[in-house]
Amino acid sequence: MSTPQSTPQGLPDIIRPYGDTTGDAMVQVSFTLPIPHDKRAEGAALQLAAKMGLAPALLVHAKAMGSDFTFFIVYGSVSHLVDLREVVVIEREFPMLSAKDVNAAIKKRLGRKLVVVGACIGTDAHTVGIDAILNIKGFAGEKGLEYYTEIKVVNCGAQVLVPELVARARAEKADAVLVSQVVTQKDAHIHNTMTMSAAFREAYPAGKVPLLVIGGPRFEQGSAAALGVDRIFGKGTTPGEVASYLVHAIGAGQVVAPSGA
Ligand code: B12
Repeated sequence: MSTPQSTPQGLPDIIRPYGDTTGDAMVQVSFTLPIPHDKRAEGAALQLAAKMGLAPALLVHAKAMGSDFTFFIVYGSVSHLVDLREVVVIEREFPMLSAKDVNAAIKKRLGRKLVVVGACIGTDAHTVGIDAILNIKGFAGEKGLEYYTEIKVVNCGAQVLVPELVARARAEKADAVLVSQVVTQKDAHIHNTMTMSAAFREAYPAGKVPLLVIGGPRFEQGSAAALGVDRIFGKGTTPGEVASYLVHAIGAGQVVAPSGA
């Protein structure tokens, strides 16, 4: 749920960044330009900083990245103000449950194990994120979904093609499909997710599509509907959050008895 925030007591409504002294509006940015490191490159970096609204701007670091690129760090003052009253926070729409409560809820509501099929799709080989959610050893002190007695986990691994994922989900009668996308070059995560969700909608009858859950560090919050998925999880997600969400989705009638279609 998105809600405009009222400023907590004791905080001002308007703030500026802090660098050396309170309210000096100093920020530090880093970027790479596709030119060799020389005086012209440093001037180009400062020109970019000025166009970004940093004035005055100091070039604090410039380093050649091979022969054709230069990496910069610029420190400067911005004129923009932050209005805390306009900050919108997307809040978790479900309560956090213990593993015991998750298992009990699945048993009561489904009367069988919840089947989860997970994969890293496309050419993406970054499996650490999806493994953190699925593998029994888990993440951040929480056990992964394999630990839950009422969840059957099928981890298909990395570089899974979408048709293979759809076939596996159908064969396993998946209730939920958990997909990871870490590489974002050329918006690969967006394209792969949309291809995946379209393939599931095509392969299953309306209303029988498994719950589609996507995760990765660089998805835009609030873009689930546009991507054709039910839920997005971002940086720092823990397995307990995902398990709690799955129970919430069952409760909301989003998990339907798989048709085997
Ligand atoms: C480890 C790593 C690798 C390892 C991956 C090993 C493996 N088995 O996973 C190796 C060395 C193979 C690798 C290769 C490459 N990598 Co790499 N890699 C990383 C690194 C350092 C860490 C990623 C990681 O493990 N994070 C830890 C996990 C726990 O975090 P996470 O993935 O965000 O997952 C959490 C959440 O996002 C969420 N989540 C993630 N998925 C899912 C799914 C679901 C369903 C849910 C609910 C939640 C969820 O939950 C997780 C736990 O909180 C990152 C840089 C970084 N510091 O992030 C670069 C990075 C991701 N790699 C990058 C690149 C470019 C590559 C290569 C293309 C490099 C190259 N030129 O060869 C190749 C690509 C290989 C391929 N085909 O995919 C770039 C991506 C840039 C971009 N914009 O896309 C990064 C950001 C580094 C960088 N700054 O340049 N990489």
